[in-house]
Amino acid sequence: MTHSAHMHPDDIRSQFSAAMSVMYKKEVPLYGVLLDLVADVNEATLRRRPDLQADFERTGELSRISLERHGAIRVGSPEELHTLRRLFAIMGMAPVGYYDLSVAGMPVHSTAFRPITDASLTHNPFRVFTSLLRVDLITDEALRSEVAAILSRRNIFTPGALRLIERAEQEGGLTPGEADLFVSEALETFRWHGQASVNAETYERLSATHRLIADIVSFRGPHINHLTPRTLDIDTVQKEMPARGVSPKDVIEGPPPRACPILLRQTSFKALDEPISFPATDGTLEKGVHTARFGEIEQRGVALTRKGRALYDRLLADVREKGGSGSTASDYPTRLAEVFRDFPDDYDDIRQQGLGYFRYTPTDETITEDVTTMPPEALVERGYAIATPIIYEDFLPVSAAGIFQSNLGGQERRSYAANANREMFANALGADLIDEFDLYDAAQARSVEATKASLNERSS
Ligand code: OOG
Ligand code: NI
Repeated sequence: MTHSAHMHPDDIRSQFSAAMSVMYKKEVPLYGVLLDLVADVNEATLRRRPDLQADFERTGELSRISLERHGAIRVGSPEELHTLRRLFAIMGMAPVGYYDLSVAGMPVHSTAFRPITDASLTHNPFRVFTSLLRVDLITDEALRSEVAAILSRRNIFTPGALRLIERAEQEGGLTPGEADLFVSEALETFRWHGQASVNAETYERLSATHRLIADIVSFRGPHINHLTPRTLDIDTVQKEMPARGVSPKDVIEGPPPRACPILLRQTSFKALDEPISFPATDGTLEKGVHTARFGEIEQRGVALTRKGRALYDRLLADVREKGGSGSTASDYPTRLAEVFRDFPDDYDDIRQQGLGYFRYTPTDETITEDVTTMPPEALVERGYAIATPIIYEDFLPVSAAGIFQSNLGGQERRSYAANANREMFANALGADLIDEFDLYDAAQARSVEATKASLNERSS
């Protein structure tokens, strides 16, 4: 079989992301309500802001806005994570970044499976925030081995999915027919199961240790727990949610509202109480309730350099220290806005101070000089190039912790000593985690090179 007979991983990802969205809309109808609201607000925002529309058209961003979403899942064992990596690879998704959630009292660590090239991100940026249970953080030894035993008995992938993963690895891809089958088999892993695989007593015990542990361990698979569309105006969506029957969490995570959005702002609606059943020893089913699945929206802004991110982290820590109790207090938005006055809110300042990443494109300006050694800032100054913000494609650990907490009922705050274990995660994955800053550095550098090449060609 020739390589061209294979479906492009970007197209398999698009198909999978669309299928996942259809499935989740059926499973959690409020997600559909949120999608409609976000589409309405995005349309109104673009009508109100022709400048934004023009920017998006120039960068190719416009076509992906309505497609854009991320999801999240939580798995229990290293083997599950390992197979997930192989499954996501077929859709052109690689593990980027390491997020230690133990600092926020969650016994998990995470990565984001996502496309990494400019072209693939423009095609469809679908990403999955994927968490792995830290069995090592369960202190009760008996419970720890019970959890391991339960997890070892389940297989979260269908035989068909496993067969197609192997086929894709051997053949270097899947034909369109195989890809169709792969998408429907892969979807099964993320489907909701209303019947727990453990009995009610075990579920209660797991839940009493940590509600997240009960969610990860008690079911046949790692149900997708939310899908998140991207909005161009998160404050408006947050305000309009109640009118559409959706009740949002109290505050928006991330930076305050700004003229020049940075990184990522997120908010969610609370997890639903969903009826489930437990197998009883006499073969009957016992009724129960599980809260895990929710909806989330996000607004994305410019990706920050290491220097910009250090400033962001310092300011956020200041806000949280001043208020004592994180992002739930009612004066939080005011404090946040005040402290973030120290973060420049102008793209030229952000760029000139090396706080953010930008993509350079050539203008039509007449040019008679060689620009090979010219710094990018000089290209902009002389009108040879325009710099457009590179959008942040990743996640924020403090925001993620806020989303986790809000959806575990708010009271789930255990304290674990901060003990990131990136190596343990990478070993389970069977691959290195890609550093997000390397990706943004490379994207920016590539755009500078391409701009210079095109300018030099015109000047000679
Ligand atoms: C993941 C929560 C984090 C985000 O967008 O930061 C998250 C989870 O609840 O499994 O989705
Ligand atoms: Ni999320």
